[in-house]
Amino acid sequence: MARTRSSTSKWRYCHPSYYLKRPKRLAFLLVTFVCASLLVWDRQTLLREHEDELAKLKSEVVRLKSLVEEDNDKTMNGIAARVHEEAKEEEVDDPIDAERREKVKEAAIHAWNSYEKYAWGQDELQPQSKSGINSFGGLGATIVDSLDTLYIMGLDEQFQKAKEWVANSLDFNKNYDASVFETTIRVVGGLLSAYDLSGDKLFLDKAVDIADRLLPAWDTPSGIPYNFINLVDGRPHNPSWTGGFSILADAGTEQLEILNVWCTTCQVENVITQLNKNFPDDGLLPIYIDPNEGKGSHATITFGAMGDSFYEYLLKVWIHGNKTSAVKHYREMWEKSMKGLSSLVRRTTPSAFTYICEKSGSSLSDKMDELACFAPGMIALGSSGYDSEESKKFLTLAEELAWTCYNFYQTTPTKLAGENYFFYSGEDMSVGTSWNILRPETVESLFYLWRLTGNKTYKEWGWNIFQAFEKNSRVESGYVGLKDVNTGVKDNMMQSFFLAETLKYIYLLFTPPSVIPLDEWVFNTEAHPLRIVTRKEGRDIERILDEKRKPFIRLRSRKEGRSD
Ligand code: DMJ
Repeated sequence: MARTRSSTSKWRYCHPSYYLKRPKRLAFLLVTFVCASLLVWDRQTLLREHEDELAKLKSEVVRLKSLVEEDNDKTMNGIAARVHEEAKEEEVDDPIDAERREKVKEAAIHAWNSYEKYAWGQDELQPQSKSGINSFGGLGATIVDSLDTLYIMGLDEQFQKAKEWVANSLDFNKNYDASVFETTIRVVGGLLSAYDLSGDKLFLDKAVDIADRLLPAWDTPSGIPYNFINLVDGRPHNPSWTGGFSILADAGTEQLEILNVWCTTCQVENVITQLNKNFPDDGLLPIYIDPNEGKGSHATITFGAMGDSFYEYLLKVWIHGNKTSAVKHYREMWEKSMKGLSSLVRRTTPSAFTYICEKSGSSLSDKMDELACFAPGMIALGSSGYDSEESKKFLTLAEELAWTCYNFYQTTPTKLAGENYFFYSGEDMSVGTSWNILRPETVESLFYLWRLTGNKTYKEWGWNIFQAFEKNSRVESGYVGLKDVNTGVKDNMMQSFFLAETLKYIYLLFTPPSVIPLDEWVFNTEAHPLRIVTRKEGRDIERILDEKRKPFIRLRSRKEGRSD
């Protein structure tokens, strides 16, 4: 009974008569209902407004994203896009070239991804042990050395990530005795090239920072720099194994880069003035120079290790200064050196391969480093500065030497070149030191010869060398050198110049010549393209460089011409 009474009393609230009898409660209920409805309506309106707002924001994000992408396309893929535009206008972009370019790009992505995965921020990747190594003091050499390659290949994402690393993590304050030469050509050169290509001042600022740390190396009695310097305390020295001497290539291969950064007293130019004082008629200097007296020792003369890029920069500083009278002494010195080089040229038997000997005192040795295979490219590049007869003679020499260098590759079982070669009578060429560390010199020369002669054979040779790298050097985690080009036994190092130079030159073999045209750009010895600037006599170099530091100068195609 009690249960029946209680349920009846609950249901009475639902009966209208209950409220009709109690008007205050009815009023209260009505007011509560109206308030609740208003509250719900208000929340729903707010929600709708938020949804509208969100939809607007979403579409704004989409719009901004596409703007950013468009912008990136313009800046990052400017060159890649131009490859196609130019091809349409000037020459047909051969489908085989396009396919090969993609294959080289894929190789670069594989090298880069492996470095990113196993050695990010360290100088170089050791692919077999899947680890990194700081061969240059921990300056992220592979990142800095690769910036322009990524840019030229249109690898946008990779370039942005590298740039962020440069902005946030590249720290030069390292208590480390750095090689002035290696740091200049890889780090200063890499940053300057990234600046010249992208116009992003971040790269120039970083280049100035590291160049400032290197400058005390030039404070020697003769102006010939010491080869090593501590990046924190600025104390320079030469290694004991050189007997206190400075190495010729190390002392004479900073002008292109340092002149682009900073030149208060032009120490880097004084080196050349000093060497020019006693420059021999044949323009050949021994590989060791006394930093006190500024004179050569009695060491070997070579276009290979420790001599090579000194000769290269005599030509390239002249080109970089736009061949004006302010830089003509560089060209004069280079021409003397080419006389000297010609005096070292011999031919093998039985096949008459042309090679460049080394010289000690008055005796020649029949040995040539693969490093000296940059010479065919350099000679071809400089040949146009001679009268037509000389020009032809030098171009022919360049082509003959390139054939020899190509055969350094073709004559081994792996089709990769050894580090140096000996030429014994009746035996043509024999590998001496048999390693291959992914060096670029031969493909560099093939690149110049293709650009300067238009002969497609050089592209084929470059492609064959690329395939040999793919076959022997590609591993799951990057690219390695070979301990022995006869057996194919692999080493454990992906040198930073593989991405900086070797792959870049091979890639450029398959792009139209309007990509980094040689009348607007000059490559430093680490393959970093720097813009040519006209140098005028008596003009303060600081001012010239200030002009160059003006915001981004867009890359122009060859037919747009030069502005300076
Ligand atoms: C690079 O660092 C430069 O090309 C340098 O001039 C010589 N050696 C290596 C590549 O072999």
